[in-house]
Amino acid sequence: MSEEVHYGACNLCEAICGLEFRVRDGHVVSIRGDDRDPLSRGHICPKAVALQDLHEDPDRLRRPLKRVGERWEEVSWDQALDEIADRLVAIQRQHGTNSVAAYLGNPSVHNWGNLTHSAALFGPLKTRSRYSATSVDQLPHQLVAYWLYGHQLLLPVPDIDRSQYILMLGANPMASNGSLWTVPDFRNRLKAMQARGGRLVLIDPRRTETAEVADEHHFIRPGSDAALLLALLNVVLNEGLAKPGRLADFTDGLEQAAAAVRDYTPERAATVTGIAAGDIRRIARELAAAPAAAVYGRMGVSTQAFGTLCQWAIQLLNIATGNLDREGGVMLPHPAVDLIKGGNSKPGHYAAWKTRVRGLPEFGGELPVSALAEEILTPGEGQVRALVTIAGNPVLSTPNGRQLDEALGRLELMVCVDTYLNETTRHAHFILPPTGGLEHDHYDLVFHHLAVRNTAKYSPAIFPKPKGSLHDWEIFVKLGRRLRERLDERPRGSLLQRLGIRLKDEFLLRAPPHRILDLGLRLGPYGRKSPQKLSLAKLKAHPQGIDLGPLRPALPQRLHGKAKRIAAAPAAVLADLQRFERELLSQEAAAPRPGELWLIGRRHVRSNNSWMHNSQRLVKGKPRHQLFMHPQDLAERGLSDGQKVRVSSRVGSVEVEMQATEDIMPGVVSLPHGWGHARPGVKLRIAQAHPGQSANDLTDDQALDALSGNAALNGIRVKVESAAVQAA
Ligand SMILES: Nc1nc2c(c(=O)[nH]1)N[C@H]1C(S)=C(S)[C@@H](COP(=O)(O)OP(=O)(O)OC[C@H]3O[C@@H](n4cnc5c(=O)[nH]c(N)nc54)[C@H](O)[C@@H]3O)O[C@H]1N2
Ligand SMILES: Nc1nc2c(c(=O)[nH]1)N[C@H]1C(S)=C(S)[C@@H](COP(=O)(O)OP(=O)(O)OC[C@H]3O[C@@H](n4cnc5c(=O)[nH]c(N)nc54)[C@H](O)[C@@H]3O)O[C@H]1N2
Ligand code: SF4
Ligand SMILES: [Mo]
Repeated sequence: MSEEVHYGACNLCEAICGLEFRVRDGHVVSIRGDDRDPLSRGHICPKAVALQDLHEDPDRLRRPLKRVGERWEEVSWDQALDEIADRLVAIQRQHGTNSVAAYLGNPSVHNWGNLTHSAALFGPLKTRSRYSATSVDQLPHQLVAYWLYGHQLLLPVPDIDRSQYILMLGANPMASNGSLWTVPDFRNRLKAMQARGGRLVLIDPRRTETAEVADEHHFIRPGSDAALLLALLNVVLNEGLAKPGRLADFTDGLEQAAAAVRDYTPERAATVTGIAAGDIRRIARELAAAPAAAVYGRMGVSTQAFGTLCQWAIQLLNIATGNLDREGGVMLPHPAVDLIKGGNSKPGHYAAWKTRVRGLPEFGGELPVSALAEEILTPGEGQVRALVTIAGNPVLSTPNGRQLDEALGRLELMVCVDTYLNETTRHAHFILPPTGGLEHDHYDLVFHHLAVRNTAKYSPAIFPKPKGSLHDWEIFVKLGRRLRERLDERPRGSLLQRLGIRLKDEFLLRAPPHRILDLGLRLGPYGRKSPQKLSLAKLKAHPQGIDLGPLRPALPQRLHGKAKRIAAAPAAVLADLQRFERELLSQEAAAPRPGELWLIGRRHVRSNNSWMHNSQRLVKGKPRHQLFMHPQDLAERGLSDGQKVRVSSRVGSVEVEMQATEDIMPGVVSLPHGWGHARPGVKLRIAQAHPGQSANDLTDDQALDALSGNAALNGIRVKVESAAVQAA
């Protein structure tokens, strides 16, 4: 048999690397980086080849499963979907619409049918009990974008290819390959910047893989970045360094912001962060003096108690130094399918309703997932009785996972659209497995909004859809239709309808994603009215991708709303400064608590959140789930390298092997999330041989960025002691 060559993009992480697949006799024989991909230029990481492992994994589910007592039974799609629809409608009729909750996990953003067609399910479901991985991740970014620029997806990215200075906080692109920043081949882009004389300054409590390639690295006490960032902003705004340039013409509130941060001196920041005041002043001056500079902060500064303040200060630093919308500063991409201009995404809304038990605010129609367990466990009107999860594993990925684990066991109905029987889906009454990543086509609707270069690429399916299987989007359409039949309703709210195209409703929901893509391309900025004339046919004719050029200035036109102005000093952010002073800057807050350590997370290039540990080639070799701890902290506790320790927090404890390393700040320990596969009923044979412990058995559902409701996963106070002593 001859060998076929296919091109496509990897959909495992935000780098969307171009790949070349060679296929023989229906089997993948090789997966390589595609040198001709205009964005990734041949870059690849070890996870790409694991796409083959996922595809061939005997543990991957292929038929709907129904739990009958203690057993799983394979059932037909019709039976599963009919029974699910009956029960969802019955529960909503008896207990109210919001008694059915939904949780959407991270791969929803990496699988485009989930974006184009989730309305088919959520239209009829109507529930306000919606949760997602956003609130354990980037919620503060979206909230700040909404407040400052009018739209939650207006997220400027460092224009690294032309930058001269990047101040980076709480991000590790050497392992993560970038986030809210589609920057494949980060290493070589950075090298090029350094060759131009540019500098990368990194702030992270761990000397990470990115610290190794940075020009300067500072440890910081976990959770204290707001103090550093506000001090930097203070120096820039109040020591005559600000030069917003043309941004001043359409920015309101810079004086107000300057007044609000006037008391936050580098000296005060030094006492809480551990970074010397002199360094803070110098960094502020370098940032202001650089011809083109970017401040960028990610997971480490979003998932902490002042995540929104951090993200606000980052935007303000970029504005005050005139680097927003400047080549080499931070810029807004112009994607070929424009979700912002096309009106296919909502700008956002905040605190329009709140969670029942704790009163946490919604954002953009979603509630903070830290509240999910208590909404299931607390009786009363509006109690969550049923849950639909889509591409999520919240037992391992959300704080106080053990509590959620317990709560899920009490649901009247749980339905999981997922490819695996894992720590979360083991609680399901029905598991609905969609096709795998190589069995459906793909286009990155979201990540082109965050990419360092404007490009477009369509990835056809590598393998045909297996008989008797459904794509994610088809599951939504079929289940949604059954719900509507039972509720006697017409469909509403599809993406196409919002495009303003008048066609028959039923047709709209059934149109496959590629039809929607074709329309989006033709109506988009490089569509039929432009010289590029992009369409699906044109992308298919260029399977390795189309280059649409470097980032270009976009402001003020791209700001959302009629006024086209930046609101630099949102009242809610300024009001949060009181909490900041009380809980971070005060002497009591800064005082060390004897015996306690700060827990942070970490990522590894061979691991992807919770769901790729079932690939032998990714998990082989030395274990990667140990607790990192500084030798000084070991010595103080009489511990020795490699021994098993017990780590305890307010919510729980785990026993895990510890690894001594000087690459972590004294007083800080690091445990990666996504492990903890040794739970009964899980069917992940390889992962279970390397189970590890879940960091989220230690993180706290009560630890939040109170303003956004985002989980504070970093900076959790823990105790570490010898596991042997405990057991004795
Ligand atoms: N302590 C701590 N916790 C964290 C983090 C941290 O840094 N520290 N990081 C947080 C972040 S940034 C994130 S994004 C979350 C992730 O949190 P989640 O999204 O809840 O978890 P994932 O591990 O991504 O789980 C993805 C699930 O989707 C399934 N899946 C994979 N592909 C598909 C598909 O195409 N369709 C369907 N239907 N299912 C699919 C997998 O089998 C798996 O069950 O974790 C968060 N949790
Ligand atoms: N290989 C791999 N790649 C991934 C993923 C994966 O699981 N594996 N997950 C993907 C997802 S869902 C996301 S959201 C992105 C995340 O992308 P990144 O944010 O780049 O990834 P992290 O490794 O979580 O980086 C967070 C860094 O913050 C540091 N940190 C922790 N606490 C603090 C603090 O208080 N202050 C400061 N300044 N730093 C702190 C940590 O030490 C860590 O180095 O990665 C994506 N890419
Ligand atoms: S960095 Fe790795 S996982 Fe991410 S898109 Fe590229 S090949 Fe895939
Ligand atoms: Mo994430």
